[in-house]
Amino acid sequence: MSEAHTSIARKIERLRRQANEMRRRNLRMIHEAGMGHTGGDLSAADILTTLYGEVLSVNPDDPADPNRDRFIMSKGHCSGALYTALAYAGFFPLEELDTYMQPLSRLNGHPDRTKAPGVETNTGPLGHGLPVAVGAAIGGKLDRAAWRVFVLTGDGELQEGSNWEAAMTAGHRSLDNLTLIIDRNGLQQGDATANTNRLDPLADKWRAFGWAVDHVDGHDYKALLHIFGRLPFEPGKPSCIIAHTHKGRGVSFMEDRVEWHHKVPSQDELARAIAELEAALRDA
Ligand SMILES: Cc1ncc(C[n+]2csc(CCOP(=O)(O)OP(=O)(O)O)c2C)c(N)n1
Ligand SMILES: [Mg+2]
Repeated sequence: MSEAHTSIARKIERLRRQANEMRRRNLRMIHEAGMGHTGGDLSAADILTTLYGEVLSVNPDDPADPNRDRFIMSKGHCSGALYTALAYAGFFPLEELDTYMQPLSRLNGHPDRTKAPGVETNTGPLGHGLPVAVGAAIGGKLDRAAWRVFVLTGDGELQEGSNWEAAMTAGHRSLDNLTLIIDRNGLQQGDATANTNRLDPLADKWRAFGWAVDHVDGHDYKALLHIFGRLPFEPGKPSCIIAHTHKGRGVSFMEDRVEWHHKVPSQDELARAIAELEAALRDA
């Protein structure tokens, strides 16, 4: 095997181990808090691990570094996944994750940039992250800055009209410093997106708004590293990555199950989930 192959294999193995550990912590946090968004946290875990581990240029010692890449977690209900990624990236101690949603914690149910280091924008109400990201990307262009803007939305979230106003502006303004990642798990709260408000043909919609679009398996680290390495897909166009994912990924009895949107694991379910994740780490 060539040196380049060995180093990619090492990166992938590190990401896989870290994402597995993050999933276990995330589930414990939700269990302890008695609240959280289990399914969506687990669907975004591999994307976030890859972004914070290998893609984003951010500095945990200086979260406000003006040259940082901006990452906006538009699906802010999945704060558990964001906080675990930030803690593993060094923005605050791992032990602080145990305070998730406790009184006086910095780690609120919806991320607050005035509290948790590394949170770029307050989110939680769906449909706000992309408009803010477009504003940031316009700012970056005006400054001729090298930093980039990334935003992660849910797929159900795309039913918010504000996304499409932002999409139009991003295309019109040729914001090739902007990347949207859609966590395309096919489920929202209470039902499948297809039964609620059909999104397909999703890629064609973004293309029609002037974006360059590609697809990725949102749980395949090699594919994720490759697609993030190709940004921007086309000079002069914002990039849209449709990441095909599974809600509840990593725990068999949570995967693709709509009720796990915000179901909290019982003691027994937590133990079974942790055992499965530990086994996956051993067996691979
Ligand atoms: C404006 C707004 N309406 C409703 C909600 C309540 N809510 C929280 S998560 C969610 C479903 C989101 O589904 P999706 O975007 O597909 O996220 P994921 O599947 O990744 O969890 C809803 C309706 C909200 N947070 N904001
Ligand atoms: Mg969804």
